[in-house]
Amino acid sequence: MAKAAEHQDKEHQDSTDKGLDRDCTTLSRHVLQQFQGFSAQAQDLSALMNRIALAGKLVARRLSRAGLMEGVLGFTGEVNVQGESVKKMDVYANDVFISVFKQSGLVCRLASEEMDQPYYIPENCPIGRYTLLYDPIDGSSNTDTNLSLGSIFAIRQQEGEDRDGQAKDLLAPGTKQIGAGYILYGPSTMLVYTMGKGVHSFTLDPSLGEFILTEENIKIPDHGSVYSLNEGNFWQWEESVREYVRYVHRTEGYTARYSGAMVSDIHRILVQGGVFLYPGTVQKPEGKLRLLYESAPLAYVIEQAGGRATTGEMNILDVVAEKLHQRTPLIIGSKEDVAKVESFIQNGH
Ligand code: AHM
Ligand code: MG
Repeated sequence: MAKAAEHQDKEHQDSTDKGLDRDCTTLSRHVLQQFQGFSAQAQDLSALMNRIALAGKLVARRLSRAGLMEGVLGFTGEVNVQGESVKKMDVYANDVFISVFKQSGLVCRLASEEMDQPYYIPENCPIGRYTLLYDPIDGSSNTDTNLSLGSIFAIRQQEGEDRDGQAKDLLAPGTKQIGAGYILYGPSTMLVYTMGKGVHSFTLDPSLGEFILTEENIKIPDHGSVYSLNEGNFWQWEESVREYVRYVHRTEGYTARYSGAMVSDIHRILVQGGVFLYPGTVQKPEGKLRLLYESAPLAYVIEQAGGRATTGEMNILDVVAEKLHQRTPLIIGSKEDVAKVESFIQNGH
């Protein structure tokens, strides 16, 4: 009897320890663990991720109360460098990412979808050799209807002196990314990141105000049933993409999912498999998505999880940007599903 009670006690203690361990596996601790030591770089990247997490919490907080506050939803009346109408949430989220890095000594430059030129934080530049590239709100069209949204980020090291303030060193392939990931504002807020050592997901625990580890070393299935693209653009695609979509339509085992926010669509694909596409169109021959702060960071995440990302002609991570806001066609997801799309683009079947 005493033995049984002892056993029960131990089981209870073990499960308490496990629960506590899980609650204490915060994002910043996890980043440190990735580098197995407390090197200066590990400390910097951990602090940097902590700031990105703070940005995510601020954006999530505003989104969760958007319908209750004045001046959060709707358009500003401005048009951004991409020629797209700017929403108030785009501006807020863009400013949040700048604010969290002020006085941080971490990030000298930020470049985003919402800013024509990179933004410099001069007080950080003497020591902060990192650049943050980001899309503050991915899926802006979902903002006013309380649907899923995202933020996308990539961390790069500043190379050279950047004397003319043009940030030309950013015009380099995605293989130069040190880290990348996204925040998904859904029923819960999640942060998914890679530092080149696998892909890990975290969920925001609102009672703690911390991102707590959800899953480590996520692996994308080699094949999935989901295909995700805006079929309203059918008339605008190259014939090879249309042929692929016709193939999917007449083949058993495919299902369409497209939310209007690719962070959300690609997160589903990361977990369940499948393929997301945003090919070139008549109106936008290079597609809609931007290489440096949308396609390349997501490509890094998906490749680290064992998937692939391509323009249809070459791997996204090998594409060298010619300008900051360059667009690129994107086909991303499970290995076999990406290969299937490629075979239509390259061989017509
Ligand atoms: P955004 O960052 O301006 O919101 O644009 C990116 C978004 C993606 O999340 C989404 O997949 C795509 O644009 C939707 O575009 P479309 O309405 O053309 O299908
Ligand atoms: Mg975007």
